[in-house]
Amino acid sequence: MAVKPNILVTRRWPAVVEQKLAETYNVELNRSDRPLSPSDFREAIGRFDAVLPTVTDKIGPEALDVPRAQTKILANYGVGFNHIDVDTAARRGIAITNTPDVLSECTADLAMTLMLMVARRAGDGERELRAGNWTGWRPTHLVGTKVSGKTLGIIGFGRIGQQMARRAHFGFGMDIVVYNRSAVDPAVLAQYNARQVDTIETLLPQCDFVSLHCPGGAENRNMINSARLDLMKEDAFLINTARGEVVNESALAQALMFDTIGGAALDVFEAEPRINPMLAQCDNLVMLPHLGSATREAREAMGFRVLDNLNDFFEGAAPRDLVA
Ligand code: 8YV
Repeated sequence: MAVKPNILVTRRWPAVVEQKLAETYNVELNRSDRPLSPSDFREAIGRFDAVLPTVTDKIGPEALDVPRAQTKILANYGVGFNHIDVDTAARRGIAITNTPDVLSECTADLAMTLMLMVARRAGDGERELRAGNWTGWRPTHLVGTKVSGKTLGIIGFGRIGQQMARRAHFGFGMDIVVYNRSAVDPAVLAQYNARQVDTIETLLPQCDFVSLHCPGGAENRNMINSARLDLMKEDAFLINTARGEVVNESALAQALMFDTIGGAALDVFEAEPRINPMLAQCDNLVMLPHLGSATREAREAMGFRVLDNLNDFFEGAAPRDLVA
C-alpha cells in the first residue's frame, strides 16, 4: 500500500489489535469508548477509507447517504450485522465484512451458561446469598430442573448453533431437534444425532429447552411471539444469545409472569442497553449484558479477523468475510 488508508475504530478494542492496526494503517481510535452519535458517524463516512463498527453503531440510510462519501468498507467487529443497512451500503458501493467462526465456541459456551443458570436457578441463588437471606440447606430449597438427557431445540443451525449442539449432546446427553431455514447436511445432523424439523411450530412442543442461534434483522423480527410461546411446554426454557429483536419481549414477559413457560435466559435485548421494565420484574428470568463473545481469546481473534478483511480489501482482493 503506497499510502496508508485512514481507518476509524468506533469503540475500544483489545490493545494488541489496536496496536497491530496502528502499524498497518492511519488509525483513529476512540479513546473515550463512547458510542458515536449519528452525526459523528456521517462525518466519519465522509472522512475515512474504512470504518470499523460494532453492534452499538446503528448504521441506517441516514448514516450512509452522505455526499462525497469516502468510506469504501465497513469492516464490522462481530458476526451479526443486522445493525447495518445492507441495501443502502450496497447502493453506495460500500463493502461489508463480519467476523464469523472465531466467536462460535465462546458464544455457545455462554448459551450453555445461560441454560444451566436458568434451569438450576443460579441467578435466584446468587441474589439470595448476596442479600444475606440464605438460611441454610434444606431439601426444598431453590429446586430447579435437570438438564442432562433432556430435549434441546436449536433454532438456526449455523456455526454457533452447531457448537451448542456439540456441547449439549456430548456434554449433557441431550436429544437435539433443529429448525433451520435451509436443509442441513444430513452428515452434520448425524454428528449430534440431531433431527431437523420443517417448522418452528413442530419444534417448540417437543423441547424442554429452546436456544436461538439465528440472525437478527427484518426476517426474524419477533419470530418468538405469543402464539409460539404458547406452543412451548409449560416447564420449558427459552435461551436467546442471538439478537433481542428475535423475541417479542412483551409476549415473553407475559409468558414468564403467567408461568406459561418455565423460564428464560437472555444475553441480548431489543433496545439494549435499555431493558424492558416488564422483563426486570420476572424472577424466572436470567439476564446477562450481551456477553456472548466476551472472552479475551474471542475478542482478540475478532479484531484480527477484521484486520485480515481490511488487508484483503486494501490489497485489492475480495475480503474473506464479505457479507454484502
Ligand atoms: C459481539 C455479537 O460482541 O458478534 C456478534 O454478532 O453479538 C457479539 O458477540 C458484538 O456484536 C460486537 O459488535
